[in-house]
Amino acid sequence: MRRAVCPGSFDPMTKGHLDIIVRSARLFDEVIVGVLINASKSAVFTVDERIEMLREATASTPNLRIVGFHGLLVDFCHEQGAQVVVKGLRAVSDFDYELQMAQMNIGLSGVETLFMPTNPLYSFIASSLVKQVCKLGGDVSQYVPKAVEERLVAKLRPAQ
Ligand code: COD
Repeated sequence: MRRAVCPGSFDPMTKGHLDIIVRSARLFDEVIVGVLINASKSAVFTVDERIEMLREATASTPNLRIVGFHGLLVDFCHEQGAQVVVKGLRAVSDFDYELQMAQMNIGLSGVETLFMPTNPLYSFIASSLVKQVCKLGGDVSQYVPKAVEERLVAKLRPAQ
């Protein structure tokens, strides 16, 4: 079985993430969405909340599993029996760091990375920007799935 991992913080997931996950699921028998459990990074959403939003937004894609992980991505890939990591590339600015990580990951354990070009509709979307816009009262409905928008507004604009 060909399995791939789509890893990320997903704090929160955006339509850009969703596009990469769904397109990956068309290419592999099974896709595991790996949600980074990172205690040192101050996340807006808990891991359980991030997993719940991913589950809701991907409910119509059957060959997906959403799993939290900590430690090295390559170890997670081995635990899950995945040979490949899929990453979205938004722009040249993503490339340097993504290439470094891909080369480190293949050096560490032979896990390959495939880069998927972002859908141009979503190439400027980043979780951090979406949080900033939402917090300052902007409409983020074009950038995140419905399941995320409602929770973002509740979290970042609790008075409304
Ligand atoms: N369109 C398309 N793809 C996108 C978009 C968008 N608008 N936004 C993000 N993406 C893709 C990118 O491929 C990105 O890598 C991925 O989604 C996840 O994005 P984020 O922002 O949710 O997650 P990051 O960048 O914080 O996650 C980084 C990892 C979890 C992949 C990384 O930190 C990691 O592998 N950590 C494990 C520790 C480890 O193994 N370290 C050694 C690495 S060599």
